[in-house]
Amino acid sequence: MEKTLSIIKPDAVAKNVIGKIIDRFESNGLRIAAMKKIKLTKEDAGKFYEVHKERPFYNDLCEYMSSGPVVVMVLEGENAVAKNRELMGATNPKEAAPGTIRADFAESIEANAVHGSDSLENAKKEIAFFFAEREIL
Ligand code: IDP
Ligand code: MG
Repeated sequence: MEKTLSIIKPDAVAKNVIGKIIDRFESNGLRIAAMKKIKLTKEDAGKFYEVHKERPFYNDLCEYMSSGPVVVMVLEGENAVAKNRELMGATNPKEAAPGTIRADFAESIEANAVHGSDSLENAKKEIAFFFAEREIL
């Protein structure tokens, strides 16, 4: 059993499709082990996306991620990291496979509906960024 971090980003929360996105996870063998709705500060977003700080889109990404509420979740299941990435689809919704979350709900390469950890190691760090042990059930 693996755990991974998922974020429903501000564009998808604003579109009122939280439930539709969560259904994709639950219908595909992932279980919600922790969940909360929060609004990140720009500083929070900056820390979370620190790995991207040299990228040209970093400042815009931090503005966008702090522009409205997000839903942060720990997903648990077999191969949860890879399974979540598969359900999400490619970063750019124009390249995302049909039926993936990003193909169906994302607005643009930036406002792309969901975040998912890209490795087990990063999943551990990202989960610890948002949740205390006692919140993960
Ligand atoms: P990922 O979310 O598919 O793992 P990353 O390359 O880790 O993609 O990028 C993190 C986030 O930064 C993306 O989900 C997206 O919101 C944003 N992003 C990535 N590439 C671009 C870009 O070329 N322009 C604007 N935003 C981008
Ligand atoms: Mg990434």
